[in-house]
Amino acid sequence: MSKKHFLAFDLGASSGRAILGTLEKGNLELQEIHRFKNQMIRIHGSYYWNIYSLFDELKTGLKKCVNEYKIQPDSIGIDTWGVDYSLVSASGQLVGLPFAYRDHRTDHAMEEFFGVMPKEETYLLSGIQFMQFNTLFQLFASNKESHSRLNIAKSLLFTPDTLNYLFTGVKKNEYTIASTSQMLKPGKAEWEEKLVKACGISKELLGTIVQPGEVIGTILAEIQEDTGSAEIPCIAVASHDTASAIASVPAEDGNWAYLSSGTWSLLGIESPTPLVSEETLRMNFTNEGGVDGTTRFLKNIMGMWLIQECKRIWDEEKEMDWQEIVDLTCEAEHFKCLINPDDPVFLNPGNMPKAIQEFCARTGQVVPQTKGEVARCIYDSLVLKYKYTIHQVESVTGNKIEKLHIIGGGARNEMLNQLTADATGIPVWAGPTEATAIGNLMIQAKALGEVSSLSEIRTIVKRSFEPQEYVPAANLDWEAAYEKFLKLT
Ligand code: LFR
Repeated sequence: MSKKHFLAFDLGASSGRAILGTLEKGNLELQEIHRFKNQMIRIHGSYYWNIYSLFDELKTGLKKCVNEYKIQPDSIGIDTWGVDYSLVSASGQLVGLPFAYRDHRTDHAMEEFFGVMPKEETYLLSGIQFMQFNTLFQLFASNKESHSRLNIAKSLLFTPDTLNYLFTGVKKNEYTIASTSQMLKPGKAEWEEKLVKACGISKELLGTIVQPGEVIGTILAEIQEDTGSAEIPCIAVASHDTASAIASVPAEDGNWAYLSSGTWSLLGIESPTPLVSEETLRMNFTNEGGVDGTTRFLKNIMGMWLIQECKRIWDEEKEMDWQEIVDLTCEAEHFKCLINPDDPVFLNPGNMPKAIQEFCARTGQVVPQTKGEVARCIYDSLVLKYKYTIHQVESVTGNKIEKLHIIGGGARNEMLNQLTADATGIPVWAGPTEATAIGNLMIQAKALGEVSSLSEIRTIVKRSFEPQEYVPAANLDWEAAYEKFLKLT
């Protein structure tokens, strides 16, 4: 195995990164080349992503890699959050800024959609959990506008597909990201025509689906000129960030679950086949497409968004760092009040601390007053939701979860890792924190023939980034808190 360099562009809802991965003798090393902020922009009441500025930041990342770090990567790969898309006109231009999934135009879209196709049928056809922002409902809502931009669109590209297109000029839909749309058949790289028709768009908008590890194309001559880079391939990685993260879980055999912890907490298992039944519909579990034919059977939990949004409001008064928030949390008493993290009021309330206080008042609980009390309420509630979700996974599969791998930025929070172990009673293995970028890099390595399988990827990840174990401690009455929590969900 020779020494190879891969450049991963990993975009989340709050930040983006260019990470250089060097793979040598079965060991992967990371260097962060470029980091930038990402945020929705509000224009006339709607929320969008500034795709052009994101593209520019990626080019800056590539330029820095070549000029400052003096490395010509062997390939690049791009992953982003799910569901959002851009439209491309017949002349090849993007049709406006893409909407951000927290935009309110889909607030009632699901219920209206069920008038066209019933909920149960939609689930059985797709195997995807219901979230109002799934591409299916976004398109349904857009199609109803009187001057919809869909009228002038010729192709639909998900966010990573769009950036791949801007880099290469090639339009492809990658499988893992396309699966977040709720328009694919469960476990298959095939558009479900009944769903496409029900949301009202033309099938012609949707393109060929490529698998993670396929080459999209080479980067355009103008980008080579602007960045100084060579004519390198752009790889379709597992371009949904969660799929990349799960590909890099440092797991061995046995019954393990993962918690990909970032803006969202994605908790579930890797399954060889989709698990679609009345029970999984009732529990609203998803079956998103994974690497090498696997299925990501998981559930979205509101995650760090809750605390990130509190911090954003608190920072207006005085900038805080994360350690300060953890310290204040540790001073506050446990279980005084709890929320259901996935109540729709928390999706995009504008003022999160206020939304949490209102939830507690509405449910007849103590209303948290201090920042520490609000944060304590969030963290306790989150780990109880993890416990709840693990029980659901166990009930569907009939297997006990023996290990929980926490990966992603949230795995840096040692207090939360320990709380998760305590509340669930399951040993937690934390890390790697850069799971998404690592998964992205390792699929590039696979595309270039440096590794051959998902299990080889995981062995390399485990060797390169040893996870840290948290043993459950029986220090608090989690069962009583869980009973209280269940009444809120
Ligand atoms: C995580 C994530 C989730 C997806 C949500 C919205 O970053 O990709 O998997 O459900 O964002 O796209």
